[in-house]
Amino acid sequence: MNKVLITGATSGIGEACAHVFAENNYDLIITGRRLDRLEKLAAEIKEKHQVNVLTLNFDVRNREDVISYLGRVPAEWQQVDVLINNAGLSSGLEPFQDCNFDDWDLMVDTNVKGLLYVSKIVANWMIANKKGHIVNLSSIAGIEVYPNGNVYCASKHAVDALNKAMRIDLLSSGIRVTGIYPGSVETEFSNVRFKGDDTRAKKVYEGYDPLVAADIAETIFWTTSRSAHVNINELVIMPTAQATATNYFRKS
Ligand code: NDP
Ligand code: 8X3
Repeated sequence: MNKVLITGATSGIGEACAHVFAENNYDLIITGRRLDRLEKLAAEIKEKHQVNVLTLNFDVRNREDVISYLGRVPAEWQQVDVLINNAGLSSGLEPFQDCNFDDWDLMVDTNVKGLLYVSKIVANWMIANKKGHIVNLSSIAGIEVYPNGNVYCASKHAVDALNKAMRIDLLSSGIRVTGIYPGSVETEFSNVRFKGDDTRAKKVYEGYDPLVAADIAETIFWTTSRSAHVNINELVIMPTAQATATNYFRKS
């Protein structure tokens, strides 16, 4: 049975990936900080798809916890075929000079350092297994920089650099590395960015059809289900009504 490890599976793209990979008979390792959601998702998926699910309730920012939780993963579960580095967030959308340090720490610690901690451990499992595919969630914000996006954009540019770096350094191990660069996807992303201001979050998706989490999950699954000699290096995926990070066609 194939196995996938998905970070940040308690909502949005990560949760949709859990469903898509389970539908395709993968056993799942799912992670996230919200234990109630993690357990609910695991129960739903086990019942619906009869696959095995391992839940790991840690914060990717906490290096000791990452080492300890992943260090205790049983040997048979370490045979992961796919790692989806999805856990990530944006906090605030303010001009550089007005941002607060806590938001910056949160984004860099989660989107960059958390991804690094998980990836190093799982890449070594994959090297030992002589197989594997790492999928890194960057963003259109990892290609472009937009007003007030400053550190979120920097963190996703870092993911872009790490995606390329992993591909180079893991080349001789035969591990595939794919970067996914979505535009606007309607998830809890904007609620988190605007710190629970649902009205402001909703406005982000008004007047056009944004992507939904399942669009990204299906695309990720597609990249991982190509023939073994094919690697999708980078894939940019946008709503039809979005041309660039800032250029939307809104009907109203
Ligand atoms: P959501 O807010 O819906 O999901 C984010 C997930 O990340 C949650 O499961 C959350 O779980 C997890 N997470 C956040 N911080 C941590 C942490 N410190 N430790 C462990 N898990 C964490 O947003 P999306 O699904 O939209 O975002 C998923 C990824 O896609 C992110 O990397 C985001 O930057 C990227 N992306 C999103 C786009 C969009 O428009 N939505 C576009 C481009 C990229 P929990 O809170 O339970 O820990
Ligand atoms: C999330 C999409 O355009 O808000 O990465 O940066 S965007």
